[in-house]
Amino acid sequence: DQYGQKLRESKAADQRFMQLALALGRRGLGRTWPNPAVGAVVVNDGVIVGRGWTQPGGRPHAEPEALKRTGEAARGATLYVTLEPCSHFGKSPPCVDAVIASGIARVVSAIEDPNPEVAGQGHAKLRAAGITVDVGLGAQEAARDHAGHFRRIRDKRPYVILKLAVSADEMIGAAGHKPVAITGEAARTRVHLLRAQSDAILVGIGTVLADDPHLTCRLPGMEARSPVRVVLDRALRLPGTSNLVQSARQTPLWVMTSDLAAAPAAMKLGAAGAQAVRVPATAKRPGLDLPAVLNALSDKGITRLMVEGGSRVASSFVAGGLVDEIWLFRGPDKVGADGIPALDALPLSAITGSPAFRTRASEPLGNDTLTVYERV
Ligand code: AOF
Ligand code: ZN
Repeated sequence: DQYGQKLRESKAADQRFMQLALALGRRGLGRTWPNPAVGAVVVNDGVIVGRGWTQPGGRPHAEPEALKRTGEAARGATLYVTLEPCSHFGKSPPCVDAVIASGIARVVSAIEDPNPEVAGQGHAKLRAAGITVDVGLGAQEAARDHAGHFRRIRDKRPYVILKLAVSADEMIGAAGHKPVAITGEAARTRVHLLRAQSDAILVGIGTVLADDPHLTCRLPGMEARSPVRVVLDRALRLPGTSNLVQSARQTPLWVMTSDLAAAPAAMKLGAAGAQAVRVPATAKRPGLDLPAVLNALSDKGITRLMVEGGSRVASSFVAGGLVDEIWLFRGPDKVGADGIPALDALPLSAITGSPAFRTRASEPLGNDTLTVYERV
């Protein structure tokens, strides 16, 4: 009947506007830390009258950005937002106050904010002001987009994305770190996009000494979206002449080191524009205590961390149960039995055959394939 038809149409419209809000929010991924990347859309009588997303550095929040553009058209309108509007006085006044003052009649919110300062009070305050609040549309996608914020708030560590590029024989490099092409151009572009959407990117000192990487996003026009570079370097062996240190004034470089590392080496890094961050060393292992590293990064505001190697670091993260998501790129060629195995002493099946991970998606990329795994 006519009524049912209208209802279906409005449900489809809600879905469409929430998808748009989600897409807008994703624009901020990698740039809004320590805050989540939220998107907001204002719709009046079926017409989009305002759009906004969390700005770089996390402020302004998405809702005031959208409402600022909406003006008077917010009266009686619907606000679609990908996270519960905040209700606390933080670095800015509560977004719910701005929403209430604007005259918005209905709020469609994807998911509750687990931040204890908000945690349902945002929705409650809107309802108390007479606004209709519908929660849960797009919740699954929003939970994925805000996974970094949720991990940081709930577990005091970042959401960890491990990137692996392996040959047909499951190696990540050739013997003696000889340069070898494992994956092609399309995969490389994806990796750089993933870098842009990460707050920070982490490697071990072994990788730096072997490859002297830049770890920046080098997609045309996206250079400014490079993440913070993080190096695990217990004994501060990072050379001042490395590409990382040389570019530390353009793109932040944090060196995670032991609380026992020499002070002069740390000061030298500081003078070059980098930052030494001290965390406890472990007695047993040669490396740093990874949970302590993650905790320190979370304290500094990092919500989405990409781990890029090498094999020892990857293996330690997997063995420690610290990986939330894996981007596994598989190339078509073999490297040979003397290559560097992807996960050091662990077989790759520690991921691909593990009940701890399920396949989220798989797609061909040129001659390679990308499979994304996520924690069950
Ligand atoms: C929103 N919209 O766009 C974002 C929100 O320190 P503040 O004042 O910037 O507040 C940070 C908290 O606000 C953050 O931890 C998260 O709970 C929420 N982020 N909320 O309504 C936004 N980015
Ligand atoms: Zn807010």
